[in-house]
Amino acid sequence: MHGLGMRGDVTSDIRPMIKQFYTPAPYSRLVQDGEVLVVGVGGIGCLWAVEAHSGCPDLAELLLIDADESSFEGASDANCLFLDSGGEGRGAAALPSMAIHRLRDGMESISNLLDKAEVMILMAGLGGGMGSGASGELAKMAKQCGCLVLSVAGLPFAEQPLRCAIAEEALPSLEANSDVCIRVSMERLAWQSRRRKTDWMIGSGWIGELVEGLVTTLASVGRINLDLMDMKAIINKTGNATLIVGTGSSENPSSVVEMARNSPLNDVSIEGAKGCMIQVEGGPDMTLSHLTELTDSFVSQMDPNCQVIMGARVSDEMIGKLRLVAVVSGI
Ligand SMILES: Nc1nc2c(ncn2[C@@H]2O[C@H](COP(=O)(O)OP(=O)(O)OP(=O)(O)O)[C@@H](O)[C@H]2O)c(=O)[nH]1
Ligand SMILES: [Mg+2]
Repeated sequence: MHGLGMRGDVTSDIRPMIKQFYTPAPYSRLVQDGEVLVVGVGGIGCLWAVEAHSGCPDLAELLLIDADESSFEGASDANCLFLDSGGEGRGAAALPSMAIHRLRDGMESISNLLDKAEVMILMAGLGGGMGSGASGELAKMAKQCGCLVLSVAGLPFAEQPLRCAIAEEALPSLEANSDVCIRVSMERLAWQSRRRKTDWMIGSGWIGELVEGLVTTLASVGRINLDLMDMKAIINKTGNATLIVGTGSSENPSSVVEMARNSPLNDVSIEGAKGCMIQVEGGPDMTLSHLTELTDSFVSQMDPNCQVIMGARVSDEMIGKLRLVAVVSGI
């Protein structure tokens, strides 16, 4: 039996869950402005962030950082930090060190956003200048402001050796300054998106779902600090941590778990994990047995004493569907 721990056993955990279940919460008023900050750095990072933020515009603030103005096109509700000292507007020319300096110079104009933020979800494709240089530096600044930093790092295609080398050099700083950093192989993303008939450049749908799930998890309890403490307790377990997302039909909950396990965002095995925070989303047709089947099956490979915190959310647009989003730690 897996201890659905931290808040007691299975039965005591189900009670708050049911309550949440039937209370349609006006989420936008529960999360305070700017507590969750979704950030894109560099061309690919900005594409991912805009896509991710479009799923939860009322729950998170959006910040885009690039030296290429075209990254801000079409994102009307974004805070944009344009780092173009040379006036060319064409990026940081694959020079990470230049990007770091420009970010430091532009820091003042985003410091109020960082001060307000409790959680930063940071996205960057590594291998170019801006994403590789500025993402680690930004994560560091956010941590200094007391922010919990969750980052998504896109790794270049194998046939781009120079870009791979730049990415490899940039990754340690981003990892060291993030509470959780997940690496996403762009190759896997591209491969998966062909199957999903989506565009890898905008994260092929995976990244948007993950971020939307995380943000709604944080918003669903309504008191973000409480949830943040839970999240910090889970994340601070020794070992690796990762973020996982899976979606599917409510007729087949096990397929959702299957998909979550095979998510291209999931680069480590979650076997034997010690901590897990799960958010399940479904439509008004979602039942308690859906939830139990999904979560039992998901935690079945984890450590028998794994601490599990779960939450559920119902929304009309999820009718007939189920989505599982999880932070897994102690791997
Ligand atoms: N195959 C392919 N890969 C791409 C493409 N665009 C971006 N990438 C990959 O994504 C990584 C990051 O790209 P960007 O986000 O555009 O880079 P950036 O941070 O804006 O870098 P600079 O423009 O140099 O400042 C690259 O290293 C490539 O591996 C593309 O059109 N085709
Ligand atoms: Mg660029």
